[in-house]
Amino acid sequence: MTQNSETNTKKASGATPERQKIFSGIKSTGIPTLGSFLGAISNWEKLSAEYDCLYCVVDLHAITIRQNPKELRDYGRNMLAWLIALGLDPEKNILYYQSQVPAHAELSWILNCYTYMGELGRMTQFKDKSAKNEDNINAGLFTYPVLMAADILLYQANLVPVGDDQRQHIELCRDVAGRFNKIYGDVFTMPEAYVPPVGARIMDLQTPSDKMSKSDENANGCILLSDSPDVIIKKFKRAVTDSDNTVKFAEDKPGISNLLTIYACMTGKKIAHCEAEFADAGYGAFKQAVGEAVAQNLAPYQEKHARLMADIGELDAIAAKGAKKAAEAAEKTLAKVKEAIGFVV
Ligand code: AQP
Repeated sequence: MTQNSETNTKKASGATPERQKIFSGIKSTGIPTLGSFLGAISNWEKLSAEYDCLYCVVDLHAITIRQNPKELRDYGRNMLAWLIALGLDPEKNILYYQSQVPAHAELSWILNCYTYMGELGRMTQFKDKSAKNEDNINAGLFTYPVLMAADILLYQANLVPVGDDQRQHIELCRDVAGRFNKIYGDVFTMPEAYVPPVGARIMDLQTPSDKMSKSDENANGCILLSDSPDVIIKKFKRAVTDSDNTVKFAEDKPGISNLLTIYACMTGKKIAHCEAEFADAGYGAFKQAVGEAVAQNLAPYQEKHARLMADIGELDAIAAKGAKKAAEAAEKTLAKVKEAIGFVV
């Protein structure tokens, strides 16, 4: 992690330094996976003590793929409950739904006018999602990264903790912010990506060349945070590996390397330590151990999630309170942007 902006946010010498800001989001397109937990949410929780954090269920991003209305609402509430269950205290972090803060869509439109078609056409996620949704390559899918830039820049975020797949979008956000600032002066804080050293790209258990995704077609490739211990262990037992039966992290062993990464994240051990632990074990015993570690780790979060989902009224109230606080912060940036552009304010 680079911390170049630490000095930017310090007030004049002698004054207490301002806390830096974090923004990150997650789509309400399904039940979160072990991938989004290890690549993003677990770091959100770790960073939330040191920073002022906004974590958002990005439901506007979710509709770039066609969603069933009832499911979208359920997934949204479920996602909010997961964020809280996984350790994000709503008293210490601003948690909300993107669609409840109109400034996201408003700034997104403005930033569309400062983003080039060529830049958006180069985005890997756009190419991947277009290939998977040939019958619905909509304009929102194309401008998805602009909305993401608006999410981040609205809150003058210094740091954006994301999985590896989002690096390219953060780079684009920085390019757009830099372009805007060059024209109008220092309107936006330049954000940086925080991508964890281990767990930034958890791969599909059946196709280890692909990222684990919640909208995965093959359910066996993906560990959902709601999966029961039996299902988790079964999925790990079926995980695709290779034929040489050596538990070693290597480029030509994507399946085993992925399982080692997951085991290391779950146990807090170094990869080398995990390799040594299973040096004399076969793949069967190793896969069983990874499955058990994941199931054990997730159990307390699953219990907390079930308790939170039993009170939808309380969840909606948490989101409404979060949206109010987020909107106040967002409006300040939006006013600055409108003034800079020359709108009558
Ligand atoms: N497999 C993964 N490994 C590491 N990090 C991951 N993230 C997602 N999958 C992995 C990170 O989780 C955060 C939230 O992601 P998202 O749900 O908003 O979008 P996504 O990356 O498109 O996730 P999915 O599961 O693949 O969703 P669908 O299937 O709906 O497209 C991000 O920081 C992401 O990097």
